[in-house]
Amino acid sequence: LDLGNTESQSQTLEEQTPGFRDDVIRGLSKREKELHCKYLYDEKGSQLFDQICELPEYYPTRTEASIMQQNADAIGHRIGNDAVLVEYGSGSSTKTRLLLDHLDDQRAYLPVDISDEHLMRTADQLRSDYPGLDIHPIVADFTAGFDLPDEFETTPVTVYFPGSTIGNLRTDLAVDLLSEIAKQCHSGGGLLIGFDLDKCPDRLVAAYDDAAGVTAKFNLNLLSRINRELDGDFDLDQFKHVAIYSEEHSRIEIYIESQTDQIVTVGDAEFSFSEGERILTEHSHKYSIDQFESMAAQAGFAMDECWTDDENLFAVMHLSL
Ligand code: AVI
Repeated sequence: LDLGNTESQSQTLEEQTPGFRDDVIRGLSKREKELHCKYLYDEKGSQLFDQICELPEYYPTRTEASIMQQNADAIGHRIGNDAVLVEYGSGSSTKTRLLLDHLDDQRAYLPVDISDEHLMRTADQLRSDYPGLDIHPIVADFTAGFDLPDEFETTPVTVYFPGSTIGNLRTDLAVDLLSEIAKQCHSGGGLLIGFDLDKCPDRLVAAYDDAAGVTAKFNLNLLSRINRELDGDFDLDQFKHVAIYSEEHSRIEIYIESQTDQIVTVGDAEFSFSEGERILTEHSHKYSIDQFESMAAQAGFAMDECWTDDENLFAVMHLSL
């Protein structure tokens, strides 16, 4: 797959993932407009997400990294030496390096990501930094299910799912995904997963509506992507980024809000927006350790050990079947 972002490459993208057009048309036709958060991660979106991870307000990335660093030996011990490592949503594999540095380097590492270019660049970088590691990048939307290469069918698998990406799924879909992960772990191994802990709403909202406006750019980039790839005419100045915390669902909700009454076209389709009308683009669920443990139990997983930070901002959990 070539997921580049020049005009001609975008056409290739559209031919290869016609789901994008259908999903956008369907999502914008709903009474409560929505766009799937996986579409935030084109090449530009992935770069902006990397910038989000460096923001002072966005604590999850650095907190998870420090939990991994401080507990690397214990985590390495839990994973053991025989399992291949399959990483869901690997992105730049930054946290993986903390793991790889504490594991023997003769194993296989299978990074799975939807953003092809980003994935291949990261894989090349890892190949030169970890010459003993057998690296098999897999371009896939892990929320839609995917098969591991045949050669790994009978090997114990540890799925590494960092970054609290599980929080971007609705709770019932999170259980479904954990059940799929459980199938991949059938030959032994386990799951090492990072998730964001519920906390004071002010801290949460600041993390998703940063002062430098990077999260706003990340969110609005989805409209640029629609303009470029699906022949849309969104005027980005007429929309704004909104992040709110829902107490009821213990989650951050991210929207793109129309600043005026307007009509937007995407290809042949027309969509009308009233002032203040929102498009939902992302949920980011926050859990307690107990809540997460019982959600994972529904997928057949039992918690082995859980690590957190001094402020109880974030948790990293190891589970097995
Ligand atoms: C990828 N995911 C875990 C991020 C989150 O925190 O929910 C996505 C994100 N959206 C805005 N900022 C970060």
